Amino acid sequence: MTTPRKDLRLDPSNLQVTHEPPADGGRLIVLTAPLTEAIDHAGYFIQMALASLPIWMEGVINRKYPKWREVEHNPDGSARYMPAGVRLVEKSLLRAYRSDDVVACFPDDLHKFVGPRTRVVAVSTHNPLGVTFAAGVYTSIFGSSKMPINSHYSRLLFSKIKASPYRDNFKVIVGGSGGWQIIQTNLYDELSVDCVVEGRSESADTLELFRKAIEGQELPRVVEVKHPMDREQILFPDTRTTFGVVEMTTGCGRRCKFCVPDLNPQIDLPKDKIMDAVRANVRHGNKQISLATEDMFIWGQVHTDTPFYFPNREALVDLYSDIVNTPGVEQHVLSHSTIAPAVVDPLLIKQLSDILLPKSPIHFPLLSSHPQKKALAPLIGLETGSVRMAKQIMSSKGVPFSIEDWPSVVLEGLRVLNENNWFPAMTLIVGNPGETDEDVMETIDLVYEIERRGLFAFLIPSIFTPLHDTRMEKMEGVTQTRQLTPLQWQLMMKCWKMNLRPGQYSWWGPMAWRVGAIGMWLYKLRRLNGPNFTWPLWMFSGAISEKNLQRMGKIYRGKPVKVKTRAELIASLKPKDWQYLRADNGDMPMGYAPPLAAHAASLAQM
Ligand code: B12
Ligand code: SF4
Repeated sequence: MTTPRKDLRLDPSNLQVTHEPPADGGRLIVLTAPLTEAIDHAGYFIQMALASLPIWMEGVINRKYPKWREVEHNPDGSARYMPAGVRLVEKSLLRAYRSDDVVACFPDDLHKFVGPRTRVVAVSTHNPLGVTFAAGVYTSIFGSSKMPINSHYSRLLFSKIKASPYRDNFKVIVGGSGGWQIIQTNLYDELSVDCVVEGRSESADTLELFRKAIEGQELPRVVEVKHPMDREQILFPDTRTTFGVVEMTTGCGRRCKFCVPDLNPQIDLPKDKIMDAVRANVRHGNKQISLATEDMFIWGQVHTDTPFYFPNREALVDLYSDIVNTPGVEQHVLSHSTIAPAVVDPLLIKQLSDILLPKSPIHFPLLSSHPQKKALAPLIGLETGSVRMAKQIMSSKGVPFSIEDWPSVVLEGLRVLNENNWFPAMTLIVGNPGETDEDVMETIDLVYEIERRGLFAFLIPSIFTPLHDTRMEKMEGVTQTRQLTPLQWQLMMKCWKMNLRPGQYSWWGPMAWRVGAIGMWLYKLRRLNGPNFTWPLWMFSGAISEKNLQRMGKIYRGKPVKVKTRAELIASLKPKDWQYLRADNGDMPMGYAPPLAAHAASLAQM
């Protein structure tokens, strides 16, 4: 064991050590997460911006949210809130360790808890190096691909841990959905990480790993731990989580080839436990809740007699009503969903809107028809408008509809969503392996069709990133922005241009992108991103009209997409699926006969 130097503390700015060791010798296990992943004010968008903007643009965030670094503490200095992942590691450990052995704290408070007694510092991280979809790409456009703001703060956290005078006494274990980034970049030594855990903290293997670390045994670089297969084995936070995140489902079921969360078993979690975690958040001072899921619409329909892609309307409405009506819940934000359920059951969308809009903190003044201009904005994957590409990478994305109808499902789903004041953020993947100009043109067609129909989604294009363990893990897409073709650039810039239509809600987008786009190009971006970037940027800036750019042969303006209506989409379903349709949505297929019980009930009402 090393003898700690005296008067030591980590000063956040220069990592100089300047303070006394903790009076109690520190906690046995200290849990933490990067500051940028732990803050829970200003809504989801601030964290997404922190993940996407390069560190040199931190001033944009500072100006908009001067207090974004201010966090709340419990009386003992521990964190009042932490990402749900940290809370579950804490909960998992408390099955085996005493509560005064384990603490969760913010990075700037590590010196209060890391002491001679500490044997494990465990870090939970979402995106430490910024190499996931949508995050890396924007920073790379601006020329500093390795350093999104979030990555800077993650590295700061690791530097603090590395500089600890007690570093030789404890092991550093990293987990969470971004742990793979450390494995893939092999930054163990630079970040001073002993072991990365892939999988959930509930696993008995995770506890075993902590036991070994506490005993001072050598740890393997990577440990894969099993995901619980049974909903009862999943733990829930009983303290406050960042943004009030409470898990609703794991897995998905649509089997997109590039997707990590889909590798987990499809589980919908028990309502009573979700509600307990919601109440625990409120008890600890949270006013907002968000149910974490890959697809909210599968909840209540997992392993039932009905396929999961026909949503369980009653169960969902019941769950969300109980959540937003829980005393103390003032705000509720949606996380992820898919779009086909909006086509399958538009009335479900309407009923959810009635329940959720009053508690939504999101406002779209120019788009929303809600009296207070409120809106809902789940994250939905659009990924590609090319049917050929969609068949290859996500053939079940639109079930029960055929992937051949993917553009129609997107447009029809978006229509239903927009009519009900849902304005989703939709991700697109640019540079999929094997993507041809024709594929990109089909996606551009779809984007123009969205515009032509007056529909709105906040479109987030990102460059294909092969993610660990997925079926596309070994594939290579575009690795540098210079490799993007003129059409791929155009797609990206068209999405951003549409997002920034005047008066819409993004505050940092206009500042970061539109103002001075050309000046920035002249100064720096032209060398960085290559000649293919030039005309798409002119299009984006609006300095030359799209019509003229097309006339000059510099851009492709998209051709109208022939789409199916909802009635046509429903008519395309296999007859065996008709039994799951809800007649109150209308558009029932020719020859449909209502199930006998429902028919009898409707006769009784006459
Ligand atoms: C809620 C959420 C958000 C929220 C809130 C995040 C927060 N800080 O709390 C918001 C909207 C802000 C967000 C933002 C982003 N997100 Co997000 N988000 C999610 C979501 C839906 C749930 C996360 C969650 O809390 N789950 C519940 C907890 C309990 O799960 P968990 O964190 O994985 O923890 C478990 C295990 O990982 C493990 N574990 C966790 N930590 C540790 C630590 C140790 C030591 C050990 C042993 C184990 C362990 O145990 C836990 C269970 O017991 C997930 C999808 C999903 N279903 O997980 C995406 C997801 C994590 N996000 C993702 C992405 C890409 C992002 C963004 C980069 C998007 C963007 N471009 O803006 C940003 C990054 C934000 C940042 N600060 O860097 C990806 C991550 C992909 C990856 N890393 O490979 C996911 C998987 C979505 C996806 N389908 O692609 N996100
Ligand atoms: S729909 Fe989304 S969560 Fe589901 S498999 Fe596809 S990408 Fe993954």
